[in-house]
Amino acid sequence: MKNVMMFGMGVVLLSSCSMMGGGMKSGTMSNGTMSDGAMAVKQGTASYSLGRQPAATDITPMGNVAVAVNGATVATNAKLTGVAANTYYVAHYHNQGSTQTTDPCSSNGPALLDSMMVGKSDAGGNLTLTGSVAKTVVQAATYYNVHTAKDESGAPADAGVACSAVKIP
Ligand SMILES: [Cu+2]
Repeated sequence: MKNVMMFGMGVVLLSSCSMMGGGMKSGTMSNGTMSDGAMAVKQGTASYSLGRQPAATDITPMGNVAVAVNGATVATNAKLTGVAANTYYVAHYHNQGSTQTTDPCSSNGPALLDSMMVGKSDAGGNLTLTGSVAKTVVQAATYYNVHTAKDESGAPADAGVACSAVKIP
């Protein structure tokens, strides 16, 4: 019977967390460790504008990348317009490179290949890239870079057509 009650409390706590507070009254919170545990799940979101990169010679990519941390996982959703039609693109998070620059996108840093996201643009040059990766893989990343891809394998065909400095929230 005790286990059933504990489970019920957990569900209440989780749903309340996802609504960012509100409605939590003290009476049901006598077990402090459970509430602490539920609230300790780190969450954060950030959104960045993607800037055109030198490899975008005959396209004008625009868009943004949304980054959402939920516990140990980072979910990424990038939306772009102005890319080539019906073309594969690939994006990665990158760590900071050694090239001295104020713009991480120009630092020539290593791609974090586990964060690879591949997508194909539509006939109108719209592109969505989504992915989910362990936070440990990308937590030190300083930029998010979208490359033209050679094919659906996601092998990059250029140094990048759209990029933004990022900080994992
Ligand atoms: Cu890359």
